[in-house]
Amino acid sequence: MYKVLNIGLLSSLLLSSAHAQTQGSLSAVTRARGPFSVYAHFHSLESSTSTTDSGLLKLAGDQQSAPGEFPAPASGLPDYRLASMFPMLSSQQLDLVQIDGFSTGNDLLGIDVSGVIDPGAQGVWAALMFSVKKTARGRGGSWVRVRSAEFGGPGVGADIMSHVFAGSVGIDQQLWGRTFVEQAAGHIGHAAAAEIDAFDAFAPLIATNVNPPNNLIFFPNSNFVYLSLTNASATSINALPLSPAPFGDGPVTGASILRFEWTGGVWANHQVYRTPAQLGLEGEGDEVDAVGYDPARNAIVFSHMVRPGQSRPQLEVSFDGAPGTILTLSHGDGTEPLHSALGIRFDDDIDALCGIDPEASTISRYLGTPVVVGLPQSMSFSISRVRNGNPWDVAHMQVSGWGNAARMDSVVNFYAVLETDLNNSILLGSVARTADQQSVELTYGIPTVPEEGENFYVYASMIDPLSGGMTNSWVQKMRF
Ligand SMILES: [Ca+2]
Ligand SMILES: [Ca+2]
Ligand SMILES: [Ca+2]
Repeated sequence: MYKVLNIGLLSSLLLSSAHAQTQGSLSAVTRARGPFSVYAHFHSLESSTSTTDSGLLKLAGDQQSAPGEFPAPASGLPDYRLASMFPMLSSQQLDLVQIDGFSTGNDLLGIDVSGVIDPGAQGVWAALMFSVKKTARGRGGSWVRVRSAEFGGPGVGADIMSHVFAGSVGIDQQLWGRTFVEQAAGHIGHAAAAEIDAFDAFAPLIATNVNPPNNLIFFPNSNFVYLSLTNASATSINALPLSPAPFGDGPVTGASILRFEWTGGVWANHQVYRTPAQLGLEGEGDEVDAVGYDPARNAIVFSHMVRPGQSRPQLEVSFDGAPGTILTLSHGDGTEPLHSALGIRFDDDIDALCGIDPEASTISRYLGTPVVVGLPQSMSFSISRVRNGNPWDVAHMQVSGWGNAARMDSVVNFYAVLETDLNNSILLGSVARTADQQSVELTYGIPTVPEEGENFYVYASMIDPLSGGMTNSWVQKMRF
């Protein structure tokens, strides 16, 4: 039974603060950010085997400085620090770990039994977030090409892009089939020359999901990690005199996928979850460089590292229970290669991925879903709830780009309105925005312990200060 959430609670929300990003002149990427631009995430950088390859935490919102090491979790929750994930290694041996693919196993992509991403038939919406290697050139007219060219050479490796699949249900159809540069290197706090080589959008939320009795954030899979190592890392770890073998029977290779289970407050049951042979890869030479796991289909989604003589599609899926059965991940009618929709060339290398579908968990309390509710709107509004349980969570809201509106000095107003009471909106805050500002953000405190089950919309409206008229708006749906 739903308990009615009254406006009194909404109006008691606290802690509003706002700021605008000023990062020089508008670049092309400003126009290309999408509904996931504000997300926090786990990622790792390409590094040498003499440097600790700790996972990094990109916080919600645009970052002005480099991300720090992924921190300790809230009490009892999965710990994504290297020393916790690899308890069989000494602190010195941990330097041999070079993560090349990483997933918490919540990559809901609406995949059918043929390996086709078909969210319409599954009744869900689905998006893929991904990064490419810095050497990628992109197809003509693609954002990969634009971003690569902006630096006059390799400079796209630390960008996180997204693609919302056509046919998605429950999301604004204006997003169908579009690819965005959600978070360019500079938004994450990295130099353009950096290389993000592993990525997961959900680890920060899982590691901070306090008050689980309230089921505030529900993940279909919160007690596993799926990961791959570089070839050099796997070779080094195999050479260690470890007994018992660290990942069950047999050696680990760069083309293996490992799975660890969080049980009793420690990572255990370390195993090789897919061997190279099960992925159709060679144990020597091939390398799995991006990993996801779709719990709805019990399927591993993976990419291999491009190398001479290996001509495989960049995105493939391996179903559980059918070892050795590997299908090309595709979309649409199943004949169009996925890489063309993503704007990458056949020889461009995807080196990190994460599937996104908050709505599949039925309660989207932590990430908004862009929906159409009758207002004119464009496509550059992103919202994410950040847990801190202290006692307020914080909703991060970000408007970027200008949609259909001309750039102008303006004010962006942020509102919340209950689905059951659309005539009463609450002003959350106003942020001034000049014509040359890339984005504006508003943070807003909301109760950590929720009232039950009320949908609400958050919308941002751009106001012309001279006429007072609304020139553009953006809408997302969330839930208390
Ligand atoms: Ca990359
Ligand atoms: Ca990688
Ligand atoms: Ca790849």
